Amino acid sequence: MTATAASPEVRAALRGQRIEVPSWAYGNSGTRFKVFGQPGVPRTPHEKIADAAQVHAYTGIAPIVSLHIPWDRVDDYAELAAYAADLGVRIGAINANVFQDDDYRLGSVTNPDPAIRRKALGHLLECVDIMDATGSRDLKLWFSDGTNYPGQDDIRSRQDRLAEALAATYQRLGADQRILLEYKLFEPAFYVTDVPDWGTAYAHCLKLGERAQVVIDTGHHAPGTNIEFIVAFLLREGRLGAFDFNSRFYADDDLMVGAADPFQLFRIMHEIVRADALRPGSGVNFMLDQCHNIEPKIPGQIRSVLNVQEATAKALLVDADALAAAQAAGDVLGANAVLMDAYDTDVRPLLREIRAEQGLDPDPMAAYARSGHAAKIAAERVGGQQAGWGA
Ligand code: LRH
Ligand code: MN
Repeated sequence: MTATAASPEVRAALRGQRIEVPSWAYGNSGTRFKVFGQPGVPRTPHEKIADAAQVHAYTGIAPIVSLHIPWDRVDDYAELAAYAADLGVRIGAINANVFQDDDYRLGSVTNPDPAIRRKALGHLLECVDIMDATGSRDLKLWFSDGTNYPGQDDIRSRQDRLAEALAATYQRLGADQRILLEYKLFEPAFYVTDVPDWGTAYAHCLKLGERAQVVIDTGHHAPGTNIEFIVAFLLREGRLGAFDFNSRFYADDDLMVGAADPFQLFRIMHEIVRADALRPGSGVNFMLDQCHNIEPKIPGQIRSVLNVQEATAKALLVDADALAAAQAAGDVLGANAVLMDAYDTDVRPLLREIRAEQGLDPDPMAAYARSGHAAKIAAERVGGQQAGWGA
């Protein structure tokens, strides 16, 4: 199968793909060992959004930017949303941050101290106010909450406290707003994490209501976890709200999606296509959540968007009828071969064609490199405080 023989439906699906990029990917990031600065890194939320707009300008499929509060705190969020619109992008999910305040050492919404729990809930509700101003639909909640030693706190009581804060936040949502609850196996907590896996997130979402959905961050699982099973299961339940795409070799490495395991990304996108969940109205938000610790950030984001696009194109080229027939016939090798045929298809000629049809440069990485934008922002953005994970 040559990709360029792709059907009009496949081409339309690829033109309609939408990926949301994270504002924090354009700021400095690193590990506990070192956060390396880079020339031209944005200093303000406006500059982060301007960088995200570059990624959309060259890929054509990334017109949405997630914000993280307080990293992207401004006085006027409506003005920030208007600024984004002028650049051809819009503000997407609002990420709460209850993992960097000294008060949250023993937890935020699960903290034994009710005053600290109230403070954390206050921040979650403030983020809904911000969503009202930016026109965002999604409140994304990741809790670093957990414990480091057995006995440190009562596992069940912490779940009670978490459920209470989630219910109060859900109560505050507007009619078309959602909670996206993210889970993570460990880090920064190293014994119990209060939302450690998809089952815990799913159970809390069921208790909350229809507008509570699960986020699958592809870096948040134990090694060897079959993530596409979780995708298929949550799609079947109508509870897959979003992805935080990235890749990893070991832990929550937050590397470029598809860089460490492009076959896994393909298998995930195969479940998405099989469930007809790629279209923007499906309710699944395809977000990146990455850190470009050593590589240039805008090209890193462009490459990441292209990696998702390529995995998606391969998934769209799966011969669904042949696959279903082989599966029904119990033809193990035949069924596997149908999937591998799509995965082994070079989809880059097809994507170059589609970009050219959309008036985009067929090679976004080369086009951005030729643009001189990297040198321009390095020259302009001198002085001030480069953005990072600090408040
Ligand atoms: C936690 C996480 C979460 C974000 C943060 C930037 O590891 O994946 O989604 O808040 O990274
Ligand atoms: Mn994440």
